[in-house]
Amino acid sequence: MSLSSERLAKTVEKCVLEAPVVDIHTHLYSSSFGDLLLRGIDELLTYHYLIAETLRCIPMKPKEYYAMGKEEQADLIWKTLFLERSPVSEACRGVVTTLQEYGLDTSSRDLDSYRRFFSNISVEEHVDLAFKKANLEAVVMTNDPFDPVESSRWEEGAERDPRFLAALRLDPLLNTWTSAVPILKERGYDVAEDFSGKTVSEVRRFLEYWRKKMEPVYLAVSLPPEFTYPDTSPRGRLLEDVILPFCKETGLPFAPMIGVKKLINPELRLAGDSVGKSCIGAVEQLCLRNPEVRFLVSILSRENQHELAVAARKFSNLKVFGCWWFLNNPSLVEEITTMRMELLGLSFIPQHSDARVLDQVVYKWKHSKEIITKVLVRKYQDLMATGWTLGEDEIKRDVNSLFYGNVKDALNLA
Ligand code: HDL
Ligand code: ZN
Repeated sequence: MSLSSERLAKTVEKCVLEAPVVDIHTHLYSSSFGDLLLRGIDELLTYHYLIAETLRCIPMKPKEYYAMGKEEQADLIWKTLFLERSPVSEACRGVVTTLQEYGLDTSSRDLDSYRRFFSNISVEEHVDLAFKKANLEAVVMTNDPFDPVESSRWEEGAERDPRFLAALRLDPLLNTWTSAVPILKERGYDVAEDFSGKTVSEVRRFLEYWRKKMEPVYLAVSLPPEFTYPDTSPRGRLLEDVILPFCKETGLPFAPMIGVKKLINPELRLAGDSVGKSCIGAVEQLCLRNPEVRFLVSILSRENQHELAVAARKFSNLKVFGCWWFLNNPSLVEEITTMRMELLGLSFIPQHSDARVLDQVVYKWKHSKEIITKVLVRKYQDLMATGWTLGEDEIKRDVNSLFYGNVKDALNLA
């Protein structure tokens, strides 16, 4: 039965709210990984986005900040960004949205009362609460086999919550080959920096080991704006001789996330990365020269978004995903999602949370769903103005493809 234009907005809102989400990129961990799973108000407040915003407002050097304890850091950020100023930035608003979604009194601004709430829930209850509030079916983690803490947790073989899927993250291998070589050798892989001997087959063996261990749903890497392909650098050789053939043979997608200028301000540590305009030609060549590999691509610069959407029109093995990091702000999510829908229809993955703290999924998905609803309503209104009729079941179908259908297809999930 066709919808009236008056009922359209409410129906889209309902379908979006009810749409379960598969979150294709996060930094969350299953609770079996112990303290690698960050959660609670002090972690929310000391998110690196808020560290950067705080240190713009007070005459404190990053070194001084990092020398403080976690609770002291959270107190400082709360005072600086939430009490002495209104928390209008997206990362600040997100904290308050999450508190509100958990049913806490945000008008009290009583940080200790929020701490008491979080201290009273077990990690299992906490994961269930956040997943319920964000209507999450599953999240994809970011798993770095070169990270000593994380790799030891995998070796311990802790039972993983099936809602936490793995992604094999390869930044050290592809971005710092010189320092990856000694780590690989120490772990028994017969590799050489100049790629002599059995290097290619040994790196392949390394990938296979972690594919069996993690059962990842894709391989990922974050890349600098100057990333080019094809390329004679170690990264280019590893892509050509190991990674891309591995993805082709295993059927695992490859997810280059491009445009990160690492540690522009090293003193800020995780908060010190920035953004640069990337070369879309590298993405086009990846897709053109590797037609049997499926690429999931997110690019960090706003200036690359239009050409990325156009490139996706040219290559069916290119799936665009997310409004990543510095793009995950309402004004840009709206601009980018509108443009993608106009160029790609519904064949893209509009968002991922990139959550580092469990509770962030609550606000990141609430905020994104609000924007995506707005864009969809406008697009359906344009459609209905032509006399096209729309039923609730069709809207539900479209919405579900955006929030989990396209992800499940891209990751070969049942
Ligand atoms: O490389 C990445 O996956 C980025 O998302 C970084 O982790 C970044 O620090 C971040 O958290 N962005 O939201
Ligand atoms: Zn990330």
